[in-house]
Amino acid sequence: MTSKASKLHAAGDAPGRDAAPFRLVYVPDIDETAPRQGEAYVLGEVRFGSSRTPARRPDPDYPLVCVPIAQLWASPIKEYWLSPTPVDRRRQAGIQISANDHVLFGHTQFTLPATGAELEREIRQRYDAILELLGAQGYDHLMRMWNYLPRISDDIDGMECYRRFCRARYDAFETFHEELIPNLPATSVLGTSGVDFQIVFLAGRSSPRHYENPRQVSAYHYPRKYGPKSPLFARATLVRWNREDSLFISGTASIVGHESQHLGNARAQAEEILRNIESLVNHVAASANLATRGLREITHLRVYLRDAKDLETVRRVVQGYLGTTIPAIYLHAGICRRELLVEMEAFLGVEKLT
Ligand code: 3EB
Repeated sequence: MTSKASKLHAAGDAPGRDAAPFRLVYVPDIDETAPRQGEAYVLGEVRFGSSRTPARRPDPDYPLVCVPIAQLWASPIKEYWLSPTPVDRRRQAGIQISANDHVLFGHTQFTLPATGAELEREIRQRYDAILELLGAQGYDHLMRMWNYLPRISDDIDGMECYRRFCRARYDAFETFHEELIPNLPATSVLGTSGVDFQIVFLAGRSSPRHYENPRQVSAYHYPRKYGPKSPLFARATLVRWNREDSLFISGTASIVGHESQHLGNARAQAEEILRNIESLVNHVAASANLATRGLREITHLRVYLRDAKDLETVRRVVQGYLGTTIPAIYLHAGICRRELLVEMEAFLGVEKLT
């Protein structure tokens, strides 16, 4: 046992409930050394732009996710989920996992099958495997999920890929959980230019709290016109540690109620999204008595654009609301509804006032 670990135990704290047991950092893509400095261990690394795993990898168990979604901004960034304590890495049931005592980072992928029925069967199987693995390992609580879909808006055998995804996910969650809604985590679903379906997730041993947005109909209550089975996700997930709160904001679009707003207008969509996120953060802050001052507290932002030409317009809106120094990754991605041009997701690491 390291001296640091003994100190934690000696202090009588629940280990790791002090500061968060993970930290998200954005690192310039050219920097190969940053996360290996100091005392951090890598739970997971996410790179955007190519599905190709680098040929030279230090360790085959290294949890590297390569997402074929291009970055639009001049200085590409990669994302690290870091652990203050050593991580246990393993591959199990087709899922690559990486965990410390409190949180588990996981990744699984498969090549898009030829038919719609096979696609749904495969998604269902992967979700079943994830839920089963988390239960068996004691990381029972999903905190955040990302789903990367090839051909997200294409019809596959007469039904949109995203709608098939929603149906398969619904069936998996419904079978696994007696009560659905309290178990749905913050989530994003984006379209890629690749051929692999990828699922990335973070789960924890302790129970998070999930929130809905007062400006939006809960996705699990969307009317039938959006697909045969509802999308199952929460608008936000809050995980509380002793000195810090972690707030995950789901992929958020220009949707008020359940209707898409500002068709064809990327600037107005971006503004609507930031109003949505602001309302959500304020709602969580009021419900959970958080020490956050709202939008300006966002520490990490991902901005997804359907059309690369909207970059400057949307970037100006983002900087107007969040300031010019906001750490943001701009990505060229497919978005669930065909009429939506922009989507954003956020992470807030909020230090508690003492
Ligand atoms: C929306 O609000 C936009 O199906 O898991 C955003 C985040 C969206 C997550 C999901 C869908 C999902 O309906 C789309």
